Amino acid sequence: MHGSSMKRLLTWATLVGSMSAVTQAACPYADPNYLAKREEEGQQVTEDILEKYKVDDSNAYMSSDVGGPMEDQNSLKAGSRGPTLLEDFIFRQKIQHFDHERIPERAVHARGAGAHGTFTSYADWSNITAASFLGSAGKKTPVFVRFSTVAGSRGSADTARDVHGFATRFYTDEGNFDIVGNNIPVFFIQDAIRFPDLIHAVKPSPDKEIPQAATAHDSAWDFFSQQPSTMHTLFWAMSGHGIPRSFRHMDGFGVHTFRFVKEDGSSKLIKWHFKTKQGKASLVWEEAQIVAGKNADFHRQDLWDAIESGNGPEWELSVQIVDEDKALAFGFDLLDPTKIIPEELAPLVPLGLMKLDRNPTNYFAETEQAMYQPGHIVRGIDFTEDPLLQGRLFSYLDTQLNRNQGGPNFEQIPINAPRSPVHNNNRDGAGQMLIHKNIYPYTPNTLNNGYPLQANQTQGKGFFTAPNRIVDGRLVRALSPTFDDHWSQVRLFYNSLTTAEQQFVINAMRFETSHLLNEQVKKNVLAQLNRVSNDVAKRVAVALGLEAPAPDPTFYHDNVTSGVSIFNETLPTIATLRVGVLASSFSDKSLAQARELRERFSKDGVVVVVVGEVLKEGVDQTYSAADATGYDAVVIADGAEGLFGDGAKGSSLFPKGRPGQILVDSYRWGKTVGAVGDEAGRVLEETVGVKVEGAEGVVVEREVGGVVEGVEEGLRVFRFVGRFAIDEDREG
Ligand code: HDD
Repeated sequence: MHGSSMKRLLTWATLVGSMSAVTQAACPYADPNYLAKREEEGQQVTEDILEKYKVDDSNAYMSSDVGGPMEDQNSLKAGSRGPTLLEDFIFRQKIQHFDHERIPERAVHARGAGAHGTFTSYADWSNITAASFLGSAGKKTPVFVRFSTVAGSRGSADTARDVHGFATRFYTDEGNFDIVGNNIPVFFIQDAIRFPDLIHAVKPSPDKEIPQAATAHDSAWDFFSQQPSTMHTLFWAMSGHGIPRSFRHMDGFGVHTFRFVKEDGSSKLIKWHFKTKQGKASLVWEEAQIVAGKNADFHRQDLWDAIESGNGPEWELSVQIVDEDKALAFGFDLLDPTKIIPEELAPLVPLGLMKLDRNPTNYFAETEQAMYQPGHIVRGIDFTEDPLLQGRLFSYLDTQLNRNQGGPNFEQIPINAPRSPVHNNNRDGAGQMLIHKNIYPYTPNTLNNGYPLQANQTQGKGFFTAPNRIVDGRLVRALSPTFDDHWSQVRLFYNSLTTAEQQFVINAMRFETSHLLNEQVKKNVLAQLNRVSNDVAKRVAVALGLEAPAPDPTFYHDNVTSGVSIFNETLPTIATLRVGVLASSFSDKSLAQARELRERFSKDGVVVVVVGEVLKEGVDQTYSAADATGYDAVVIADGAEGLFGDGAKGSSLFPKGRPGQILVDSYRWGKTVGAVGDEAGRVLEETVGVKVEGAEGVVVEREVGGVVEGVEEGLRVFRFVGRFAIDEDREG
């Protein structure tokens, strides 16, 4: 269709223009190669549509919004001491634009960060789906992914304990496809009509608007305990999944069951999984809380830096596939979004690799204006009757209308616009960007030769609903009884964690429930926990000074599943992890060693941050700005011992005791700590209060090489959870 001009940058606007020209001239189906060409064209439009919209101010004069050069630093006044005049169009335009700079922040998932990348299909998957972006080995599709927390407002801290959003848009050659998922594979509720209740309970109290980005308050736990479908997601959120080390170190899930539909109309039930190639890793709670104050931008900074340094994160996109008639075969309902399909029942089938490798140019234009919808699906994929999903199909469309100030043309905003041509009879509305040439915008028409034609399953590769979806039944305002078991899978999740992770869950629940003021809410919570495990209920109750209820064993079992624990595996890569080298700016010996450490670590992509009293060549950060939260491991350089231990001299250059605190906190939070040389090793032992001999994750070596090797091994383990106290009277 675009013939020899295929190589030029195809943008959405040029595509729309050229497609219209063609469709008005001749029927595209007259060309036997139409579909093949369109596929080829889809490959081409992976080029950056956004480029056309980028504004480069270098080497330009200031101009008004309508293009006239001007100066905008002083308003127009009647006399130098006189009032500003209404006729000052320069003033009016500048201030008016400023007054309208904000659109409503997302009601949930307001805090987030996004990045561009590419999805590459491993194979031709037409044996399971007609989706074109999965249609051949090596086929590339551009993506834009936005990660987020849920409860906090746009300026809240990244490391609040929360479910994390993982929204992916595939700009496929057959239209945009969004997986609007989370880093936790289940959700709190089973019917979208309860979503406002969930969010009202979780959000800050309506009178004082406290607390920000936290569920440690009565209304959240009141709701959780009255709505037991929340238990499964709650347990995940209370584990390390609620406080990931970074967006890069978490998995993503589509949560609902969807459908794959083949060209012949046959379909299967599927669940989407994005498996992190960086490995799963989480912070510990105290650390996450401190990061929130020290660096509220911890996660967005991490994502940005990783991409800028050429270490863009990767995920393997996989699906679990289940036959249509097996929706109830596993003892739970695949339409129930509070359930996982244990990997033992349906293995993950890896479909392709997603890599994020480009940061946005403008946060607002791209990340803030990205408007995802679970309703954005493409040919070869279909919904299921999951009542949570069904409600979401309305909510996101409605929300985007609100966020775009009521204008229906938000899909035309560059970050939202598809890379494939758009032809339909939708017209007008606020912010219409297209100039439609067709003056007969209706179907059927003869005056425009019937164009745009209707595309369907057999003609024009149109979207088609899975023919096997059979829906009938009596009208009923209720959930299916097959959704009733809220506890068995919670126990499955808990059983599958390591002992230390189970302790972290207990600790998180103790933290959250200790903030509750209402005694009855606390008791209601214990009753729910007790349905999952009497041990959990007892261990939380003891902190609240309450008696745990007697065991309620209906849903107790000893089953386990894989893929849910964070700490039972080592990290597949340590590139981009950060090692703080605690040096002294006034010791040449320590700076020389820091240099050597940097060289050695950088071979494996580990980022070294050299800390000293003052900035100078070879020192990246001062002790006045440094903190254990900034590093995944720390090493004391030989020659910096004077900064630690009892004999450490105070200095007005940094808060008293800071170098030692970095070491102590790193150790307490399970990080690898190391020292080069006997003297630094002695200081480490004294400061941390641990014997190096036989201590896990404590590396003292005479040579830099040995330290690097030991610390890298520690980084792979990531956290030495043996350092955390475990309840002695726990069961099992
Ligand atoms: Fe939602 C945003 C994920 C249930 C209503 N949701 C939003 C985002 C993510 C999710 C990742 C942020 C997208 C972005 O980065 O722009 N939501 C989920 C998941 C759910 C879920 C995985 C359950 C499986 N959501 C859900 C329900 C409703 C909503 C049941 C309403 C009935 N969600 C919204 C929303 C948001 C949203 C209010 C706020 C901003 C937006 O949509 O674009 O419409």
